[in-house]
Amino acid sequence: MDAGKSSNVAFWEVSLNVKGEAKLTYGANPSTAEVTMYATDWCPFCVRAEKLLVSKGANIKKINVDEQPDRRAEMVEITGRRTVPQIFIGNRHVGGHDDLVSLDRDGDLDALLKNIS
Ligand SMILES: N[C@@H](CCC(=O)N[C@@H](CS)C(=O)NCC(=O)O)C(=O)O
Repeated sequence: MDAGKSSNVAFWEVSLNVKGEAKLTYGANPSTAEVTMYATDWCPFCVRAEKLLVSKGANIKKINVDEQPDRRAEMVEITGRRTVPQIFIGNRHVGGHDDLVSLDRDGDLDALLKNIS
């Protein structure tokens, strides 16, 4: 297998719903790129973006900007945007929820997540 590229390994993912119930999801081709998402817990666009990324097998490092105001300032400085979510795939700023959905519609998201674009 080529280091840094995707494998065809299938995986089980455990997620918790709002009631704290565990849900197992079977997926394939998990993401290899590191995803960083500046977010808040209450933002519906963040929840939707996270769901899409999780459905792709992405590993998401979430930065809660409500709890860490300095990280919010950092987000604004490096992205030039004030809204959450702001999403990075690897070092690439892909934007917010709508940008993520557009990337997926254009068929570019999977490749970005697998570091093959
Ligand atoms: N079109 C944006 C919408 C994001 C958005 O409106 N986020 C809200 C929270 S759900 C926000 O950050 N509002 C604060 C503000 O507008 O300053 C996206 O797709 O990410």
